[in-house]
Amino acid sequence: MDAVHKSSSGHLGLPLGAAEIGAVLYGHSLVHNPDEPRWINRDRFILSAGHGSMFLYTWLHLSGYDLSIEEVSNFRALHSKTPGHPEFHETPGVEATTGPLGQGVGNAVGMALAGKMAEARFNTAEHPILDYHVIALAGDGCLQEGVALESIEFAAHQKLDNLILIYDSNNVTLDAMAIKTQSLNAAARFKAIGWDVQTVEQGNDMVSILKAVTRAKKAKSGKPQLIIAKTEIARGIPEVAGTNKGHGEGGAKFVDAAKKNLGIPEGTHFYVSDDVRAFFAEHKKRLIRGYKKWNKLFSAWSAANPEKAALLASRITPPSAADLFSKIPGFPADAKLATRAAGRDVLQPIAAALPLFITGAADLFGSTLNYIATDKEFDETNRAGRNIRYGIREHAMAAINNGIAYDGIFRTSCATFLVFADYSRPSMRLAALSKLPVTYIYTHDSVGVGEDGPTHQPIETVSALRLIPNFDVIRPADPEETAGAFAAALERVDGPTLLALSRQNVPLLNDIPVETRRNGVLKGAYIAVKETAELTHILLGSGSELQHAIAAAKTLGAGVRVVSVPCFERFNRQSQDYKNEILPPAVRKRVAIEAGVTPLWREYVGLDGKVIGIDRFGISAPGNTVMKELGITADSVVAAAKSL
Ligand SMILES: Cc1ncc(C[n+]2csc(CCOP(=O)(O)OP(=O)(O)O)c2C)c(N)n1
Ligand SMILES: [Mg+2]
Repeated sequence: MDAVHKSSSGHLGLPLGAAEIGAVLYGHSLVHNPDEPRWINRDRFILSAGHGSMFLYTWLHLSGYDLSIEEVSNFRALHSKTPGHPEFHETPGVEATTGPLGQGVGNAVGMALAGKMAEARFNTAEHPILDYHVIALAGDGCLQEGVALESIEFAAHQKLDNLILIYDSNNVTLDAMAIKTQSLNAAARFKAIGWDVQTVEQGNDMVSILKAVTRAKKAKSGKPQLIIAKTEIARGIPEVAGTNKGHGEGGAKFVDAAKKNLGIPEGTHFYVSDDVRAFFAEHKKRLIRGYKKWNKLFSAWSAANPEKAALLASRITPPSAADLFSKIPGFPADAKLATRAAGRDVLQPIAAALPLFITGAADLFGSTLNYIATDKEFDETNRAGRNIRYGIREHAMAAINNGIAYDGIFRTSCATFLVFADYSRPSMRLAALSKLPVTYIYTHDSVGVGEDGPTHQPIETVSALRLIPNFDVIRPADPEETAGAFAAALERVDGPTLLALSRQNVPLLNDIPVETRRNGVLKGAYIAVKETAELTHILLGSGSELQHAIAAAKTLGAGVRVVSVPCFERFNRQSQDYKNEILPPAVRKRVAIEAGVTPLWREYVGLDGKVIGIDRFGISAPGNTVMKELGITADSVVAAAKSL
């Protein structure tokens, strides 16, 4: 209450309404170590209802995380460790960035999945080192979101019984009472989907909550566990409690009276009683004893299973691109294949080199071709399988991948058609914000898709994804650049990478040495064809259109350079010297070609240059025909260059 009052913003409804749930979790149920927030066998708690961030900060502070009362009192202030919504990396003990409702449910499912996978790989009968639970707290809003529904279905289908979802059921959302927008029977819904459901009628009764959580933790029913806790929002502030007025900071003006009613000494702020401090200090000691005991188990496990221990430790060091390149065979010079097919071939040696690399698809493995051929599928009977079938749930797939990445053990990737990146995008944005190294293998990356027509032909998708900060988009031009793209994605540790791969065949660009193509991708842009006379023109291109720039250069003559630009973001991170070397500022006659919207290319062609692209929706016809009809040809590049 004090923090929300002081910052004149934020939400005190959930922190008050769910206070007893927090007390049970952080005072009793969660197995964790506040001094070691990333302990691998900790229970993970995710506040999916991120607007209630003060709930999380309060309990993290009280339970002894490195989050001082000063930080708590600086809620939402510049550079505080208590941002408006929980942000991964910013606050010890915050497991996931939440706030966009529903995402945390998907993240929790991803962590639970990662838990099952990790148990299968690392536990032994003698030394079961991993047995953690994932517990998420979600409100009406989270559960109204599609991403949550997709995720809870997936969790039930995969029988993730290490997952506990606590539903803060308070009949209130933001604008109004929840009855205005929902009339479902949550218990029946979850049961029908395949969850175990308990209902706690008095969500402020700690004993009942504790019983429910304990029972959920013990359940080995093969079903994820839902606890519906009936709560009263903003409990303790009678003026707003139980109504949507209690949702935001509206109750803050009644805080003094409310604190008095609760027996908090008058005139104090951020008051914590000695009893409470003493309780949590004792509890932390208990937790640390448990942690030390586990460490002994872990040491014994490490000694008995050095290979498993090395594998687990390997999660910390990302692979180097050079090392991966040494394991990816070159493609035959006369091969003609789509970059998605090249992706299939590149993925296999990568999967062999990185046993913690996993992948999945939203019912399109047959098209995206990212199936690990030597491995099996992840399901209830084979928790070690590395191929995950997400079903037609692109949003959940991306949110679940974030959860796997937050968890930190596996290097995760997932796939669908590029045009459906729009269905994954909210989670992709959070992956970028939270610096998660997720790899998206999204194929069918242009009008080259052909016959499926404009609904399936990405136009603005590649550029739209490039706009997300800290989000790398790589559009490789040929199979060797595809090898570079995968290595680039996997060597990256501080953010996601999307690989935009073609449906249609592309020629191998054999005139460019293999190393140049592979390493060029790591730089984001590189000289694909060097001029042999004084430089007059620069032609730029990405993906399946680079071949047209190369063909045009042959027609245009010796002073023409071709620059391959597979990744804007990587190129933009290079030194100014490197950028000037690739794109000498004095050379203003520039033409770029890409089968998509044109505006972003202005950054590289300047005001004097020209961009050949597609600023309209596509056409239903064979891919080659569409490309020609829309002017994506070498002739267009030649004409544009001559016009400069
Ligand atoms: C995707 C998304 N849409 C809208 C919002 C804005 N918003 C924040 S909280 C909230 C209402 C949530 O209701 P509920 O989950 O029941 O939380 P309660 O009001 O009970 O705390 C809304 C609409 C959001 N954070 N995320
Ligand atoms: Mg609610």
